Formats: sequence, structure tokens, C-alpha cells
Amino acid sequence: KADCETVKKIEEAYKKLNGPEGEKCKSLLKKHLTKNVIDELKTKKTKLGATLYDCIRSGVYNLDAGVGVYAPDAEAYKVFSGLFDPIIEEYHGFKPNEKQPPVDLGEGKIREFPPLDPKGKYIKSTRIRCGRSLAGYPFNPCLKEDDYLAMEGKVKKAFSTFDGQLKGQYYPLDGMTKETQNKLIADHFLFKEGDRHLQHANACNFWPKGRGIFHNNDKTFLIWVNEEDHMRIISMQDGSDVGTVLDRLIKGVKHIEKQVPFSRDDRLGWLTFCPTNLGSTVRASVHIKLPKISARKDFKDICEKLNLQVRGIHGEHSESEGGVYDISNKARLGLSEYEAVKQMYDGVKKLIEMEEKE
Ligand code: ADP
Ligand code: CIR
Repeated sequence: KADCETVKKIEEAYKKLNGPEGEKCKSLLKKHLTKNVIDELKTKKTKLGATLYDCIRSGVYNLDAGVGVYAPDAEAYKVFSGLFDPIIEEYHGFKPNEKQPPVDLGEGKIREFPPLDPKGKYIKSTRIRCGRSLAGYPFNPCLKEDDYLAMEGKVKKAFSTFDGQLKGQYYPLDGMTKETQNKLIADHFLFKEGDRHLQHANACNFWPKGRGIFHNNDKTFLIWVNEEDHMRIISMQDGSDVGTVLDRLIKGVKHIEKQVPFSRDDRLGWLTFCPTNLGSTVRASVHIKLPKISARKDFKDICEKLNLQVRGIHGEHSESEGGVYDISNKARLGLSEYEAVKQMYDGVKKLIEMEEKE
């Protein structure tokens, strides 16, 4: 059972979210952390010792969070389902009695995704990423220094087996010059450093130990190691050729899953640290300029109705620059990998049509 100290912190968190300080807070955490949920869950613990406080600490500290919760280990999704399920339902539209469909990466359907913007009038670049967790390891807050190093060792070995266009090298963060790191971040290849949502989720312990990036020569196939998730597998390139980007991602995923076993849940699909990434784990995005419709007050609502999410030029929690937005599928759970990509594809196609008519 969780100790008194923890229970007290949970009760104080509720007061903070619902007091004057929390007035501007619009997170799903605030909405769904009700008195009843607290009473049901405040003394519970996972086998690894994670409490409700561990799930909510990031969103309690960061009142500007959109979601505000993370699962310290996979069991937390079950033990604290009273909080996670309603948040998952509101974010993905995935109900507690639903199940993630079987894996369908979209193999054999690449031809359905020809370039979205063949003349290059709107789209600068296209990226598709998915997340994976190594079987047998919990998420960040429960990992020890030795775990990070062991995991890094395992994936590094697997990376050395890529060949052809996927062949590349692993660059550990530990020892990378600030100059190289900052250039990789600015060029959209590497995760940022010091994300306060992750820091306050206890996800940055022993940083930069065990963290790094693998990429091929062209930087069109990349794998992030031990940032938010154990692995983020990424395919990206300039232009709008979604099919080619997806084809490369599929080849990479199929190769790596033969080398390392990943954690999958019957109901939630591929397991990830943040509930917004569960299921297919796919975020397919374009960097796009739509000067006319993005100037409209209802731009975000238009995107929301098309199941799209708008981010800034440096990813989540960043602003647009020069009129360029990152537009992607919003839902990842309850739909296959192929369907997630198709949601972005069809939605962005529609936005371009609207831009041309405006
Ligand atoms: P994630 O997609 O992994 O959840 P972020 O939103 O933080 O994480 O984005 C990570 C990086 O990927 C950022 O630098 C972002 O600008 C970049 N990125 C996302 N989509 C694209 C795209 N279509 N083209 C180029 N870079 C992109
Ligand atoms: C938030 O609530 O705003 C952050 N915790 C991020 C939530 C979703 N994004 C993500 O997992 N990349």
C-alpha cells in the first residue's frame, strides 16, 4: 500500500489542480482526477512500487500540460485504469471495452500514398514515427542506471545488423558535443533536451546515460534510444512522398523486431510511456505551409474535425515559425498503423483542397 506521505501528496495535488493556481489548467488529468478516482486509487501500488502520484506528478507540476499523465510501468495502465481509461477515451476515442486491432503496417498498400503535394507548393517534409518498449523493462521512472546501459547495449548490437539504405551508426548522447547535439535538434532529427513534462515525470534519471540516436547516412531512417520511450523508430525526408517514407519505416520496423522483442498488450497494443502513444504508436506528420486557412480563427477546429493535431515547427509544445505547422494524425489507439497514416494522408489532402479553394 502507498504510504501516508504519498497519499498526502495526491490530496495536495487535487487541491492544486482545483484551486486558484489551477484555474487556467485545461489538462485531461485535471478533468478526470475526480475525488472518487482519488479515493479508489490513492493507496494502490504496482508490483514495482509505482503509485498514483507517479502517474500524475508531471501534470501536477506542469499546469499547462494537455494530458498530464504518464504510466511508470505497464501494470500502471491496469492498476490505475480508473484514471487512465477516461483519459485514453477522451484522447483517442477508445472505449474501455475496445481492443487494439491487429498490426497492419500498410505493407502492400504503399501505392495508396503517392506524394500529397507533387509540386512542392505546401509541404516541406514528411515524417512517420512509431514507439516501442523493450520486453522485460519498465518505463523510464522505474529504470535503474544499469538498465539504461544494458538496454543501450542490446539495441546497439541490433542496429549493427541494418544493411542497404537502413545501414547507419549509433551516436550516444553521452560524449556528443553540444554543437552536434544542438544541430541535430535544430534540423529536426534528435529529441530535445530538458523537456519539463518528461523531467517532472521522473523520466530523465541518469541522463544522458543510455540515451542516443542511430541514423543512416542520409538521416532518413533514425532511431531514438531511451528518450520518452525505449525506442522511437523514425522515417523522414524532404517533400511529401508519404508512401516512400512509410515503406522505409516498415522495412526498419520489420528488421528490428526480429532482433529485439517488444512489449505488446492484448487490449492496448504496443505499450508506451505516455497514454497518447499507445496502440499503433504512429504519428505521421507533414511540415506544411497553408497561409490562407492557417490564418483562420477556426484553423485548429478544422484540423480537430479531420482527426488531425497541430504542433509547432519544433514539435510538441513549440510554436509555428514562418507559417510552417506540423500536422499529424491525433489518435494512435484503436486504429492500425496503416489507418493512422491514412488519417493524416486524407486529412492533409482535404486541408490542401481547402487552401486552394479559399
Ligand atoms: P514526436 O513526433 O516524436 O512525438 P515531437 O513532436 O517533439 O515528437 O517532434 C520531434 C521532432 O520531429 C521535432 O524536431 C519536429 O520538428 C520533427 N518533425 C516532426 N514532424 C516533422 C516533419 N514532417 N518534417 C520534419 N521534421 C518533423
Ligand atoms: C502534456 O500533457 O502536454 C505532455 N505530458 C505530453 C502529452 C502527449 N505527448 C506525447 O506523449 N508526446
